[in-house]
Amino acid sequence: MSGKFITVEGGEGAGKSTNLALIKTLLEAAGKKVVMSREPGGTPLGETIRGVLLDAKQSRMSSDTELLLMFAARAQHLDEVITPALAAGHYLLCDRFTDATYAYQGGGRGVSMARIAELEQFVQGDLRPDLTVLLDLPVAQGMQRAGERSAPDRFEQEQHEFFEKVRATYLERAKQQPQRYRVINAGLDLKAVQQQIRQQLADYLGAVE
Ligand code: T5A
Repeated sequence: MSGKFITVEGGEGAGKSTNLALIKTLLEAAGKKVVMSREPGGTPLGETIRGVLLDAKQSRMSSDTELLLMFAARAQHLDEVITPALAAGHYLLCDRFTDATYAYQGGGRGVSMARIAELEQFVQGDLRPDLTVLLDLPVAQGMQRAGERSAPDRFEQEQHEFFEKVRATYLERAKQQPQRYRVINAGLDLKAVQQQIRQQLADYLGAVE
C-alpha cells in the first residue's frame, strides 16, 4: 500500500486530541492528503462498540470481552477506513491503535501479550503503523488534565497502578521499536510539546521523501 499510517498514543489526558489537529495541519502543509480517525471507533459500528467499551455502567466486562471488542471494532475500521485510505495513497492519522491494546489490555489488565499478538496478526495481517507518536507524561498529571475536562469513563475509573502499568508498557514498546516510535515529553506546556512534535514530524517526513 502506498499511503502512510501514523498513530498517536499515550495515557489518559496526554493531549492526543489536542495535538492531532497540529499533526494534520503539518502533514497537509507538506502536501499530504490526510484521513483522520480514532480507536476504538472510526466507523458507525466501531463507534457503537466504543460506546459499550467506555460505558462506566459496564463494570462487569471481562478482560477477554474487552480485548475481543477492541479487535472487533478494529477489524471493521481496517475494512471500511484504514485499508482503503492507505491503498489510495493517503496519510491515515489515527488516535490510538493496537499499541493501546498492548498497553491497556496487556499491561493494564494482564492479558497475555502472545494472545494479543495472535489477534493482531489475525485481524491486521502484516499491517503495522509506519510512525507512532507517543505522548508520555506522569500518570497523575494526565489524570488531572483528563479529570478537569470530563466525567470519568470506564477506563478512567481504574486505579493509579493500572495507569502506571499502561505507561510502562508504552515506554517498553518504544524502547523495543525505536525506528517506529517518537516519544514526546507531554508533561511540558503546550508550546513546548508542539515544538517537539514539529521537529519529529519534519524529521520523519525528511526520511520518507
Ligand atoms: N483503549 C483504546 C484500550 O483500552 N485499548 C485499545 O486498544 C484502544 C484503542 C479510549 C479509551 O480506550 C482505551 C484507552 C482509553 O481509555 P480515548 O478517548 O481515546 O479513550 O482516550 P483518552 O485518553 O480518554 O483521551 P482523552 O481525550 O482523555 O485524552 P487526550 O486526547 O490524550 O487529551 P486531550 O487532548 O483531550 O487533553 C486533555 C486536557 O489536557 C489539556 C487539554 O486542553 C484538555 O483539557 N492539555 C494540556 N494542558 C496543559 N499542557 C499541555 N501540554 C496540554 N495538552 C493538553
